[in-house]
Amino acid sequence: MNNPVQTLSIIIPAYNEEKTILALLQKVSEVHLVNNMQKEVVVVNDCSHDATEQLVLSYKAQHPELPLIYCKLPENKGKGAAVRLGIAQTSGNCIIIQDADLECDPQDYNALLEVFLQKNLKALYGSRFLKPKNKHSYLYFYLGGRLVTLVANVLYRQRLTDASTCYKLFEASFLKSIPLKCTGFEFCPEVTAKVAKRGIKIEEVPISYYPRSIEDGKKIKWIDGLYAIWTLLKYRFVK
Ligand SMILES: Nc1nc2c(ncn2[C@@H]2O[C@H](COP(=O)(O)OP(=O)(O)OP(=O)(O)O)[C@@H](O)[C@H]2O)c(=O)[nH]1
Ligand SMILES: [Mg+2]
Repeated sequence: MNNPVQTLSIIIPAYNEEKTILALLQKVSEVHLVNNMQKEVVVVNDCSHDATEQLVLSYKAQHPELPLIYCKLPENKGKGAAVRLGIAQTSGNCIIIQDADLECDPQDYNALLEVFLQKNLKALYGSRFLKPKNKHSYLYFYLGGRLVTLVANVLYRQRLTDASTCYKLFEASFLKSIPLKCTGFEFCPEVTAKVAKRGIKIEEVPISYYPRSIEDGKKIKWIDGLYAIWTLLKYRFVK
């Protein structure tokens, strides 16, 4: 591997994630990246009204060894707005999106990075469906995710198994060259549409998945699946 990538920027959009944010930051800090890559963590607090802010700031103060940029939106805007603010704060060579929960395992960063560096990719997704042992929480999320992926494949000539995955890894300069407009969960379909429109076939690697329940804090709703399909159609036919 002789790719010049040296720093992975990890963007964590967080909205009322007091239950999981500390455990997540600990897991992120424990990962040793391949190729001796450095980490840069960017937590974007989406105006949470729980203890997310205090927890992140105290973690940052207690762990100066982990480069951590903390920023906050002045009002609650949604995952997409948080990710976009996060992208603007990054200085790494590549960027991964990391939910502020424990559904995906930061140890999988390396599985993604190995393929990403070896193949010199612009975009690589972690697929929860390529690991048959993974469990899936709610049938309607499972079917909705499959449907969104099917629509993305048909409209954008992709061969994805998991378009809605949280783990999306990008070359930073490439991602920054894509103008994004999303504010909510339509980040995923918008970025997939716009990457595909640049003529890129998005590759995938298997990742682990530990779904959380709505009681545990899962916030996405079935309506977001419909909105995802509308977003895919919009960028294919309208814009
Ligand atoms: N619902 C919601 N989540 C937000 C908001 N801002 C940031 N987030 C974060 O977005 C992430 C995704 O939320 P989840 O409820 O786990 O949804 P998910 O099904 O894993 O969503 P995707 O991985 O985006 O498909 C979490 O880290 C949230 O904290 C917001 O305003 N509303
Ligand atoms: Mg999640």
